[in-house]
Amino acid sequence: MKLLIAIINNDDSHKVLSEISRAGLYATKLSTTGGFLKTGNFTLIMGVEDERLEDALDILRTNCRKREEEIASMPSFAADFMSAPKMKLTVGGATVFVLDVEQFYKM
Ligand code: 2BA
Repeated sequence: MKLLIAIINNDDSHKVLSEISRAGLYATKLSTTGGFLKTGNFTLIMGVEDERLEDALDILRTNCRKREEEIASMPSFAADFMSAPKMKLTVGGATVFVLDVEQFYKM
């Protein structure tokens, strides 16, 4: 069994969770915050049988979009006083960690 930890954009979470349920997979959704942009995102925890790992990854690949975000290239307090140059970042689709699960119980 594998444990997937997937960080995804808020806007993709509804579609991703629907597809996970439709595929008969399980997920827990946590509300999280990106350390860099300090905006909300979602982290999914999924326990997945080895033979379903590709199914789970396909759902993330298909339903999580890469998007461009513009941020001020200087701190927000300074940006209030002058038109700060903007910087473009490519964010997402999904940042995924796959770990081996040693033991798994539902008691
Ligand atoms: P954030 O930390 O808010 O990062 C948002 C985006 O800002 C990142 O998109 C990346 O384009 C940029 N970024 C982040 N840290 C950077 C840095 N040190 N230097 C330059 N640019 C940086 P993604 O890479 O798609 O990440 C989306 C979200 O996934 C992140 O939100 C964070 O919550 C999570 N994440 C990504 N990589 C991670 C990692 N190695 N460990 C833990 N969480 C990670």
